[in-house]
Amino acid sequence: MAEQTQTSHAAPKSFIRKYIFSTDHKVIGIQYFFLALIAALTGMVMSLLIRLRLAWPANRWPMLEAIFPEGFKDGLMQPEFYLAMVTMHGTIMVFMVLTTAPQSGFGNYFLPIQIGARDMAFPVLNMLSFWITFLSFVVLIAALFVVGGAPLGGWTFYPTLSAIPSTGPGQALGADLWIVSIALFCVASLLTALNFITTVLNMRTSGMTLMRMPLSCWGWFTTAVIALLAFPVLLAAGILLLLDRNAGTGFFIPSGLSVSGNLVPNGGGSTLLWQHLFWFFGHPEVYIAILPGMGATSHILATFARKPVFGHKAMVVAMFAIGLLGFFVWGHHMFISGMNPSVAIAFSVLTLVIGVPSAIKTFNWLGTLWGGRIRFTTPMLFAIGFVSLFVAGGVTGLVLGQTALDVVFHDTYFVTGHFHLIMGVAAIFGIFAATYYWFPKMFARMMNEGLGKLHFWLTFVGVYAIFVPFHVLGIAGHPRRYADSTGYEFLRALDPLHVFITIAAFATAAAQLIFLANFFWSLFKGKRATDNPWEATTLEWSTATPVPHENFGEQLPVVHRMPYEYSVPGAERDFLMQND
Ligand code: HEM
Ligand SMILES: [Cu+2]
Repeated sequence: MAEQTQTSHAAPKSFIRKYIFSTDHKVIGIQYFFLALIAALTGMVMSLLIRLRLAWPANRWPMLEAIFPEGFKDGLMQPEFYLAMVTMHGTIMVFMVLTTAPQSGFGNYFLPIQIGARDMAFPVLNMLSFWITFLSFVVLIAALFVVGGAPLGGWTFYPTLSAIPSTGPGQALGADLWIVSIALFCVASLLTALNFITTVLNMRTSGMTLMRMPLSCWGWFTTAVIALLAFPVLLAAGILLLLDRNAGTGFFIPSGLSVSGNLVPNGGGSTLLWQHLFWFFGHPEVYIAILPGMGATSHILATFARKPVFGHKAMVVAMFAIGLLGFFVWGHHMFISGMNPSVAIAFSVLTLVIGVPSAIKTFNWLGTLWGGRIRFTTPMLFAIGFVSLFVAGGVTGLVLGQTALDVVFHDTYFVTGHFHLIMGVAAIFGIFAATYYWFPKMFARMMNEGLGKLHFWLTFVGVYAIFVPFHVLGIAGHPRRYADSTGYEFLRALDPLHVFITIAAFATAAAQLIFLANFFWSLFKGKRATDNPWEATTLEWSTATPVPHENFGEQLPVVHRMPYEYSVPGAERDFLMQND
C-alpha cells in the first residue's frame, strides 16, 4: 500500500480553486457540512409548518399568507401545501441531511486523515460529487416554486399517481424535478462511494491494517459499500418513472387505468414494481444514514470513557452484518401490499435477525462505558444520547417487523414515531456528537462546553417529548400524511396531544439556535485548539491544528497499534497514539 499510491500536489493559490472548486478532501468535507446545515434548517422550518397545521387545523395565519400567498389562501394552510411540506421535509432530511453530513461531510474530512493518506483516491471526482449534490439540492428547492405546484407524493413517491402527470396538483413539473433531483443525488452518492472504497482499500499508510482502522472509518467504509449497491437501484427506478411520465412507457402503470374518465394510453406495468425497487434501496438507505453515526459513537465513547472499544472485532463484524442483512428485508415495508404470507414471514424473520448484530453493538457500547473513567464532555453526551435513541427506536422496529402487528400500525403515526427516533434523531445525535468532537480539528478552535451541554439537555428532552407521543397517536389509529383528521370523531380526544407535540417541536427548534450561536461564535472567537485537545489516540490528532495541506508533513505517519489504547498501564500519559 501507501507511499507509491500517494501523489502530491502544490497547494492551490486562487480563491476559486481553494474554496469553491477545490479538490482538497477537507474543503469538500466542509462544503458538504454547510450544505447539510442549510438543508437541516430548511427541513426543520418545514416540520414546524407541518406541526402548525396538525395542532391548529382551522387557524388562519395572515403573516404566513404574506410569505406563501398560494399555500396559505385566506390565511388557511392548504392541504396541497401541507402535503408538499411533508414531502419536501422528508426528502430534504433523508437525502440532503442524513446522507450528506455524516458520510460525505465528516467522512470526506476525516477518513483520509485517519488512515494516514494525503487525500481521497480520486480528488477531482470528489469535487464533482459535491457539485452534483449541490445541483441536486437546487433542483429540489426549485420544485417548490414551479407551475403546477410543488411535489406532494411523499418521500417514497409511490406510483400510480406519481407516474401520471395529469392526476392532480403537484404531479406536473414539480414531480419531474423531484425525480431529477433524486437521480442526480444518486449519481453523486455513487461516485462518493467509489471514492471512499478505493481510498480505504488502497491508500492506508504502512501499519494501518484493516483491523487497526478506527471504527469511524469502518462506519464510512461499510456505508460506502451499501451506497454502491443501493443507489443504482433507485437511480434506475427514477429513470423508469421519468420515462413513464414523459416517454409513454408503462413500467409502473397497470393496463386499463382511467383518470377523470380518460383512459391512460400507456400501461402493462406494475405499481408494486416501484415499491420493490424503492425499498430495495430504501431500507439500506436507513443504514446509510445511521452507520456513520454508529462509527463516530464508538470512536467518541472510547475517547471519553478512556477505554478501548469493548469487543472491537465484534463491532466491525456486527456493522458489516447489519449492512448485509439490510439488503434482504425490504419487504417489511410492503406487508400490506398483498404479498404471499409465507414471503411475509421470511421478510419478518430476516428483519428480526437484524436485532442480533444491533444488540451486539448496543451491549458493546455499554461494555465500553462500564468501569470507564468517563469524561462527560458535550460530544460524549451526544454519543450516549445516540445509544439511548438507537435503543428507543430499535425496540419499536421489532414491533413493526412482525407482520401481524404491522398490518395494524402501517401508515399510522406509530411508524413515524419509530423512524424519527431511530433514523431521524439518532442519526442527528451522531452528527452533533461528531460536530462537537471534530470541530477543534476542523476549525482550530474549541466550542463552548456550557452552551453545548445546555443544547444537549434541551434537545434530548425535546426529541423524546415530540416523538414518544407520536407512538401514542399511532396506537390510537391516527393515520399519517393526513392534512386534516378533524373528520374522525375517535381522534378528537387526541387534539391536546397534537398541541403538546407542536409546542415541544417549537421549543426544540429554539434550542437549535443555541447550537448555531455556539457554532458561529466559536468559529471566530472560540478558545484556540491544541493539536490533541481530547487526549485521543487516532491519526487525526497526531497531525497539526489547523491540518496542513496534504494532512501530514514530509513523512506519512507509521502505525504500530490498535486505535483505542487508553488507560495503558505504564504509559507516560494514560494513552498511546496509533503512531507512538
Ligand atoms: C433529521 C431529522 C428528521 C428526519 C430525518 C425526518 C424525516 C421525516 C420523514 C422521512 C417523513 C415522512 C415524509 C413522508 O411521509 O413522505 C417525516 C414526516 C414528518 N416529520 Fe420529520 N424528520 C426529522 C425531523 C423532524 C422534526 C424535528 C420534527 C418535529 C416536529 C418532524 C416532524 C415530522 C412530521 C409531523 C411529519 C409528518 C408525518 C406524517 O404526515 O405522517 N420531523 N419526517
Ligand atoms: Cu426497512
